[in-house]
Amino acid sequence: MKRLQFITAGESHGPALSVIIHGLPAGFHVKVDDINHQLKRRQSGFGRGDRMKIETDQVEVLSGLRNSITLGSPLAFIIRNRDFENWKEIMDPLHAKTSKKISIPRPGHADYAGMIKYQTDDLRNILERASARETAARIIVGSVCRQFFEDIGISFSSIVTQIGTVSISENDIPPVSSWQQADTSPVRCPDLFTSQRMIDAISKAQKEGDSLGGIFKVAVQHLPIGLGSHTQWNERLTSMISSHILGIPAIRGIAFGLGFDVANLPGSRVHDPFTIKEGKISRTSNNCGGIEGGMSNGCDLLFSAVMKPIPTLTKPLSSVDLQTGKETVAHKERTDSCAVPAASVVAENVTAIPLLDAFLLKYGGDSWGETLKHWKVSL
Ligand code: EPS
Repeated sequence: MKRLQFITAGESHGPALSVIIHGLPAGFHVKVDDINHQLKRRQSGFGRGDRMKIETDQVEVLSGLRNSITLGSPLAFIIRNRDFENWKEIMDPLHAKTSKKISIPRPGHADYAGMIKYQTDDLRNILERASARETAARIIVGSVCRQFFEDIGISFSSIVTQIGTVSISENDIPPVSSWQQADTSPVRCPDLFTSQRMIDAISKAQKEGDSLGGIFKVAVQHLPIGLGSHTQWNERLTSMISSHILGIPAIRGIAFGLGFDVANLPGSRVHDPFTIKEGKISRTSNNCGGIEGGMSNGCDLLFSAVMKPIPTLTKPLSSVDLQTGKETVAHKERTDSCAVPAASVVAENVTAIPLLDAFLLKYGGDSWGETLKHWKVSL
């Protein structure tokens, strides 16, 4: 992040989530309804826990806008946690009851390393901030950044391609232009038959006290050529995007274009040949996923990411009580059994953050009008 800055705050069961975004150009109309729409998409998906029945995430704007138009000053937003009412006694920032401690870490969660690192005997002090609820605040940032792009015809979409061992076959994946139809599937998979098998797999895991991970794909269409740069490692678009995607809890990997399959093929079948189509330079394939040398190359940006199963299990794994030093089973509490559909919505939105950062670095401008003038000259 070079020009844009943001920071989120908020515990999962605290009073609110909040975020401050700085570096956006002035003069852009932010649609709060669109932010709320993205927040709603994040809350949906088969496999979510009962928390989603309590919350209806809605953003409140505190600063940075006047009559919905950006001022060039920092934007500040909050989302109130409705569930705080039920957690006041335990989570009140000033007067909380802290006598009831949780001391049995869940394998795979931030619990154990967090307790050691922050020297606490109560893993609630770790899990509250490690919770994926924080991604609601990042949806706000992503959704605002995405609106700048949608204003100029650049579109974002995502689909879920695998949950547990159930995956959509490559042949059944529709063209990117129709990925938005995935929103009609409870698991965000564009194939009806595979969707149902994914739902069945999640139901089975739920019944068995287990959880499932999976894989999703994100696409961005109509990006200009030259976002990112080969000249510095942290200006490569691959590196800029990856840090945002790997920053989503439980995401273990990201792969652009053909991904790990590039290892199986010779260069002649990996790289995307140039050709002339309707008088313009074009490609016969897009195996690189729209990025070469760390720069957008005019093809669709395409990547996949893998999410591990959620570590809170209703049939818990073995653990050790750090209070007594005795072997027992891990802490359990209300949780999702599969959050891959939600993670795909988060990824789709946060991808807009490094892209807008790269766009503003390339085209500059203190006002959106000025940025657009520079962009249009380059077309
Ligand atoms: C989440 C809110 C959480 C969980 C989930 C994501 O709510 P609660 O902990 O009150 O049930 O549903 O968090 C996790 C999966 C996790 O590991 O913490 C949300 O808003 O996304």
